[in-house]
Amino acid sequence: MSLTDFSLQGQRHKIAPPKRYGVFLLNDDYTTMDFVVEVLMDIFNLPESRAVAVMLQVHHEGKGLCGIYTRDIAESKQQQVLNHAAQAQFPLMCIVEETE
Ligand code: NFA
Repeated sequence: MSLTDFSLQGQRHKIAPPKRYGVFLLNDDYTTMDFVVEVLMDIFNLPESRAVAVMLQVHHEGKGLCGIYTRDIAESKQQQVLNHAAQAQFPLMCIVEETE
């Protein structure tokens, strides 16, 4: 882990860079492809071409990476996905995993 040393008001400090968290979508048999593409564009700010590519990866491989963020942002994105899916009555699942 790369710790950065700095001094503030005569005291020494070390800070670590924040951990990064991947937000993933999981496949299911009910959520429509159009809805998943919309989620990827609206919540993860992907251009349509990349949104379609990630959606197809989830569809074919079972799981796909939507983005990597600090923990608070990752958990906020996850909650937005789950809320949006619940509104639309789709079972779309979204998980957060710490990256190495
Ligand atoms: N498998 C879903 C379908 O065939 C599409 C889907 C893709 C769902 C990605 C969830 C995630 N309608």
